[in-house]
Amino acid sequence: MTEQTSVRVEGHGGQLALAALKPFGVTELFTLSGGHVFPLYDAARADGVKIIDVRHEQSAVFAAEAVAKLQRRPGLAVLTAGPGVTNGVSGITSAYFNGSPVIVLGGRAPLFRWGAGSLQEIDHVPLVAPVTKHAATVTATADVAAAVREATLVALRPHRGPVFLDFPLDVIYDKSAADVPTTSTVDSIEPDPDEVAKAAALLAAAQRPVIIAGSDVYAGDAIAALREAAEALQIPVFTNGMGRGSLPPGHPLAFTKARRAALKGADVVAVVGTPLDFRLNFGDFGEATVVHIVDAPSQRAKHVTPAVSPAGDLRVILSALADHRGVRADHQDWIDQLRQVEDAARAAEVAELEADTDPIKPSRIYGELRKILDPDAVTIGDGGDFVSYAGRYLEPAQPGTWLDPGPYGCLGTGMGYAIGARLTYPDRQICVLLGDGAAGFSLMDVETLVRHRLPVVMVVGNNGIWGLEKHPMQALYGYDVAADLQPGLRYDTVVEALGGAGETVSKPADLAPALRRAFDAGVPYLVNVLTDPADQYPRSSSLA
Ligand SMILES: Cc1ncc(C[n+]2csc(CCOP(=O)(O)OP(=O)(O)O)c2C)c(N)n1
Ligand SMILES: [Mg+2]
Repeated sequence: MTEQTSVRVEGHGGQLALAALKPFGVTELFTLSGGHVFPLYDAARADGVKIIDVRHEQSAVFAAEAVAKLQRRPGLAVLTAGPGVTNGVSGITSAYFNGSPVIVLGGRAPLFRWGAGSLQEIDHVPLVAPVTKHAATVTATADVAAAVREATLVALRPHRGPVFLDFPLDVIYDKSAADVPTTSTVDSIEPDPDEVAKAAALLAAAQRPVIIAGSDVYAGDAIAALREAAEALQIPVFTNGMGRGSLPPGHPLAFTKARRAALKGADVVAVVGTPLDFRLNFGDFGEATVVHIVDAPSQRAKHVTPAVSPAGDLRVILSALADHRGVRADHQDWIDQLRQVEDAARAAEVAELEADTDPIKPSRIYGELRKILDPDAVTIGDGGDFVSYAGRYLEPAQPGTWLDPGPYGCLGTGMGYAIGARLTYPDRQICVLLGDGAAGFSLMDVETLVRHRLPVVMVVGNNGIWGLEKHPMQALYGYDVAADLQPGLRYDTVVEALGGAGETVSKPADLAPALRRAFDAGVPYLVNVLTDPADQYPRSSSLA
């Protein structure tokens, strides 16, 4: 008996679209209502696909992105024609920068009178084409399922990223039939074995090697292979993005604080699954030989020429490093040297984490959170300096638990990411770290969290300013403009008004009990911490 690999689906465009997504495990869609996309809602309602309706399309796309990042499967946002789509563009762009497989299905003014001036009529495709892997209009109902399936496979194929399709109103409301495949296999890219062997030989023979592993290691399900490679070759590992926590804290090769010393002293740096961008000094590590391991040829850096850059399935490449049988240098002295730096830096931070000052230092908030957060808690950073501190002081214990906005640096991810995280993990702690400025972008979507019974904890580092802008502007000009917010604003009562709860904290001793109440609350709960506006995150230059 041959296995059935497709099903016959008859129905309107919405039914055909969702049927195509079903094999990929899409169980929910994020949206804000619009008549242009009603058939997608109709299909979701009939098929048991959860509809999470938000208060701004940007949150819908960020929520879909969180699902995509955390669950390594497509996240779906449905945006109505015109302003619905344009409001989603920052979210789509973030997903593009992050390599997240987000599927955006848009409404579109009717095809039969295109150009006559229908409500919300605009051609979205050229607007989103530069920030998607694929963007197109589906012009016939019979093509809907095939177009959605092909777009989804494009989104999932490394290097992953968002795709966009829009459906003219007459096309999506009309009916047709299609054979819809039930398979979900995604082609993988085989790396060039010679390049892999060269990378392995360089790393194994190095005296002072370092690995930096990023989000694609998690996205490519290559965490175990990373650990095997590091252990086999005895190489210290640093991480960023979703790669944070790849090696558990306490692992002899896991490092966070000694990065500067490591990159300064290294003779070979292998960057795996993350671009050689501003976060990594644009791939310039002084004298060190650079190995850039990427999940697809498109991800090879164009602004620098690494010694070798294997491209393909990261599990295959990292397993090959683990299996390397050639010359291997001993790295124990190097590991010991970095461990000393790491331990000293950690000891130096204790005073910051325990700072008993009035007003509260942001570092103290993290000192308290470190004691309260479970190892599998998901933490989400949305803000400036306050989130830089989170990156420094919170150490995710498991990979895939840290959601930052990524290299596009878009403020406003907070509530969207929180929605996606809570849906993914109904029972874990979900903690959103918000600058007070950042909070303004998405706080209205606490209403969505309340309506859909998605409790999360929000902690606002409320310094009354756009800190990451105010301090540099002062340094540059000796004055600042457009950098002040209302001091002491009660973001907690905003959340109360929206149906959640919260409190304001101004003394260090009150932090721990407030945070405990927040995690026990069972409703969206905001701890509004009044922090010191004079405090600034120490960085060499914030305009790099
Ligand atoms: C959408 C968007 N607008 C503006 C910026 C520029 N920006 C980066 S950090 C920052 C300040 C953030 O302030 P806040 O959230 O209060 O955090 P703080 O630095 O005060 O801790 C701004 C305005 C941005 N990154 N994204
Ligand atoms: Mg602020």
